[in-house]
Amino acid sequence: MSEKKKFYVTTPIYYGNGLPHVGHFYSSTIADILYRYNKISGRESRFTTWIDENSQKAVIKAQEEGKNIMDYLDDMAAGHKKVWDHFGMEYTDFIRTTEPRHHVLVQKVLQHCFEKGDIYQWVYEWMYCVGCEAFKKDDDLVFLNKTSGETFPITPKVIESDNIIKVCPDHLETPDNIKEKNYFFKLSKYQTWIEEFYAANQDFVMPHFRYNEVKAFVERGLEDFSISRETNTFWISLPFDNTQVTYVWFDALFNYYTSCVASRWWDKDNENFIDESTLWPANLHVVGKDIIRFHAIFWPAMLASYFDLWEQGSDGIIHYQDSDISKLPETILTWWFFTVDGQKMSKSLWNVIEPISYSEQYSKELLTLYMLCAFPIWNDGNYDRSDAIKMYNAKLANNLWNLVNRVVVLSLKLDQAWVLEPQSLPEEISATLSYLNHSLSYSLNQDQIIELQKSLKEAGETIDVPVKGTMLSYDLKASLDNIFVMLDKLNKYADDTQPWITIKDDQVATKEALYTLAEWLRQVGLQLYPFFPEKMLEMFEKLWLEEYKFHLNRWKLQELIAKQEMFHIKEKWEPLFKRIDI
Ligand code: ME8
Repeated sequence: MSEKKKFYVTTPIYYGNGLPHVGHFYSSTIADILYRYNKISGRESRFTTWIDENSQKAVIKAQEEGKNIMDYLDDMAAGHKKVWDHFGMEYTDFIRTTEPRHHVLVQKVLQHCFEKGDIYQWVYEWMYCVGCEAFKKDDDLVFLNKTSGETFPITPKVIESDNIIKVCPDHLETPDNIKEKNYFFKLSKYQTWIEEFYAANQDFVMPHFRYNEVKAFVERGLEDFSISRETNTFWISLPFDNTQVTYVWFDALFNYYTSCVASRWWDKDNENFIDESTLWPANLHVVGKDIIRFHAIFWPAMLASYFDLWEQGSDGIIHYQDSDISKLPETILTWWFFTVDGQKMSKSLWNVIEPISYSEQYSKELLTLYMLCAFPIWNDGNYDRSDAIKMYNAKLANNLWNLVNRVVVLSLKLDQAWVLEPQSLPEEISATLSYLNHSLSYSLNQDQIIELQKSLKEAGETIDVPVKGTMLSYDLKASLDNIFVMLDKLNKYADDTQPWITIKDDQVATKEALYTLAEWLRQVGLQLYPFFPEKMLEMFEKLWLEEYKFHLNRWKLQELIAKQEMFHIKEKWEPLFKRIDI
């Protein structure tokens, strides 16, 4: 992954028919961390999260609760915002798809694609799952035995009956049968374009096995898809036929564009946009496994249509040009679903791990730590609540806080008015710290790798020097693992130098050890800041680095890492991370 000058990351827009659950929390956390990391690395950055309000699910939910739809959506939007604000997420835009700026933009896009001939009308009959807000074919469904609750693949051998019914595998509901006049988007026109786009951009879908899956799906042949419904008048109406409204995906996906161009450049009174923003296109869309195809296939094709990225060859086929990439998202990062305590998550379990109350019961950092450290983003994972607490106690309460506390207690013992003056770090420690910084942030050139390998070898280290920075390749688990390896080494350094013994008769050795520990904690704290900003700022403040809350927005991370600081510990601290009893 190359160095970027700017960074625009998005979460999926969550359906406004319920409050955020841990699945939503997971994607917002990933986006929030990557946003903060890129911002402090000196890139102009943007992080957007939205609510998907123009959906049938929300209309049904509002009816069930006997509320006016807008009142219902207002309550939901406030509820979503409360969760993200509770966790201090630094989203730069939180917009709702019912907002006028989005309606205006979507209509503008639709009109353009229609005039170009990429949208056409057709009467068709199909199945529609409200849960997925998607059209379904038999291949997408399974049989459900209503008596036993078992599901199994549809085969000609089994006959449908009152007890054996076809359902959506995710929602276990029978899809609605729909026969209506709809508008369709000519996805099939972009078949070759998408194939060529995939061949030229192999990091477009991450992880790579997902890229291969989507590519194989594309190669099986793309079909046009419906983009409108004639039933619901609440959604965005088609500018060229106001008897129809936009079907959810065409509306939902363009949120990423609206937020980018219409947050700053929308002239409300004249309903004008300036369509260019320096932050477009998105660098990263973070999405769950169920919505990959919409993002990885529909979305680039819709953008190709809107931005006129089509060059018809002499063969009459539309071909991808290398320059098209300047208008298209760079990467779709996908994750799998996870279970809680080994069980598939259900509405009742969502309530068990409801992000705010769970964090109030334990700690805000517990969810983030465990979700990112227990399994890589792209693996299926299980949220095991007792493992989560064990991990929190081991890594944050013991490894990190105990060490900080040792430095605090010993510094106070030495002399309350005493300042830890900068001094040069032992060579092996500078080598391992520069390994940490490089492994997270850099793509090293060959010479730098050789140099770092040499200094690590001299320091007696056996760790390999990675070529890609783990933060730049979005591997948050590897990043945290690296940081915690450094904390283990730091604890080992403390055990080796034993400042609690040397304090009795060797002030020089004690000061050297305490300075080294404080400096090492500062560096680890800078790397942990994107993950646990509130706690790391607290730690900086207590180490006499109050100004870091401003520095972290003005300075580049690398410049802060290279600084030499003085530390001064004036008083005992409340634990940064309190142990949790299981
Ligand atoms: O799909 N584990 O919204 P949504 C992990 N509005 N992730 C999960 C999960 C689980 N058990 N359950 C759900 C939508 N998610 C659309 C998006 S974007 C233009 C429109 C994830 O509220 C799911 O994979 O149903 C999805 O990516 C996200 O939560 C939002 O789901």
